[in-house]
Formats: sequence, structure tokens, C-alpha cells
Amino acid sequence: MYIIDDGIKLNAKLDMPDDDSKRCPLCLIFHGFTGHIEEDHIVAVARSMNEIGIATLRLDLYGHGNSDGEFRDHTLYKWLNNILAVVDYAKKLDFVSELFLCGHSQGGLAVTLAAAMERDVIRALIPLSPAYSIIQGAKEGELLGKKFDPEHIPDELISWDGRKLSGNYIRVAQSIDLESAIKKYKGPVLIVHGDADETVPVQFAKDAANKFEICRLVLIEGADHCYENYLEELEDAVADFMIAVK
Ligand code: FER
Repeated sequence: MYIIDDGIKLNAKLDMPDDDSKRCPLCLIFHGFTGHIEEDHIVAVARSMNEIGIATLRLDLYGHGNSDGEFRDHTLYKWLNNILAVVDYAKKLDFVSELFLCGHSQGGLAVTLAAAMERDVIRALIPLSPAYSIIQGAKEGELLGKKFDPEHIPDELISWDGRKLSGNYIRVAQSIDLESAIKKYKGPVLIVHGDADETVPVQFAKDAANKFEICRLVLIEGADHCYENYLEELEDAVADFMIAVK
């Protein structure tokens, strides 16, 4: 199925819980930079929620997976607008009792910003290996392992997979006040992070966990950025939290 945001088709997959209750919570799940809805860790999180009575809606964001838009042109503003459109769509679904937001890495950063904006409707927030480092990197001049002058932004960046990305990605990220978003969202938060993550250092999770009003931080020893060989630990962390708050 597709959800349309301002003419842009967003590829979406709705998975209902294993029990067939009429009304249930719904968690919107978003992937990271270069990711998509069929990644193992995204599917694993959806499955762990479906098993405990929570529906999930997985979304490919602008320029990713099977959604419209060019990778080159994606920015956090475009992703944020996508998320707001999906939240609007979800608010109108009859079966939904409560709404949750979950995102991996850049998607974890994006859902944090969205949760601040939708703080009156989001029951809890689940950032997984959130790439909060992007905001600092954009402001200080280091992204994707490469340095640049933050006052003279390059026209394009080259991603890890060789694809090009517009310099507007940096201009947008520089404009974002992450601290203010973290302060604004007062609901319960679960951050999961692997201590062997080489893409986003675990310190960013520790710092953010101290800044959220109510936050559970689950560190998975040995896990990398995408929880390869640690999907069960990820699923357990998410399920334990969701059972406690739903
Ligand atoms: C970066 C570090 C992490 C970066 C992007 C990410 C664009 C995002 C990772 C992900 O979403 O998996 O320097 O630069």
C-alpha cells in the first residue's frame, strides 16, 4: 500500500497483531539512511510488537526503498514532513487505540523531532541506534566519515554506497535544534543501542538518555549499528518496554 504525502508516494506495510483484537495500539516504524522497510532489524521490531498485540506500519521514507523521491534530494525536513503525513493518516484509522513512533538511526533522529511536534498524540517514542550524531556532525563539519567546512557547505556529498547527496542535506541538518526537541517530548522513551556500533557512537545514546524526562536506555553488548546476530536482544528490549507502557 501507499500513503501519499504532497504527491509523493510512500511505500507502506501494515502488520496486524497475532491476536485479532478489534482495537489496538499502532507503532509507526521508520528505517535509517539508505535503509528500507524490509531490513532484518526493521522486520524484527515489527514482529516483536505484532506478537504482543501491537499493530505496526512500516514506511519507506523519501528517496528510499520503494517510495518516490530521489535519494540525492532527501533531507530531514522531507522525512519529517513524510512522518507528519503518516501520523495524520494513522490518527484517522478506526482500530487505533494509541500511537507510537519508532525509528532506526537517521529514522530515530527523525522520530525524535516528530515526537516533539506530535507530543500530544504520541504515547511513547522508541529511537533505535538514533543518529543524533548527524546534527553535531553537520554543525561541526564531519559527516559520512569526511570533513567539510561547515561555513562553506559543499554542493554534494558522497554516501557510503557511492551515491550522491545534495549539500542541502547538511544545510537542513545544521538548522535543527535537537536539544529543544528532546526537552519538548515528555512521554516515555526507549533508546536501544549496541556498544559495538561504529556508525553512531553509543555515547550519543547515553547523552540523550540523560536529557529525556523519562527514558529507558538498553545497551546491547557486542551489537553493531543494525544488530546483526543480536536481533533477539533487540526484540526483547522493545517487547519489554512496550508491555510496560501500552
Ligand atoms: C553520519 C552518521 C550516521 C551520517 C549519517 C548517519 C549523513 C546515518 C546512519 C543511518 O541512518 O544508519 O555521518 O551522515
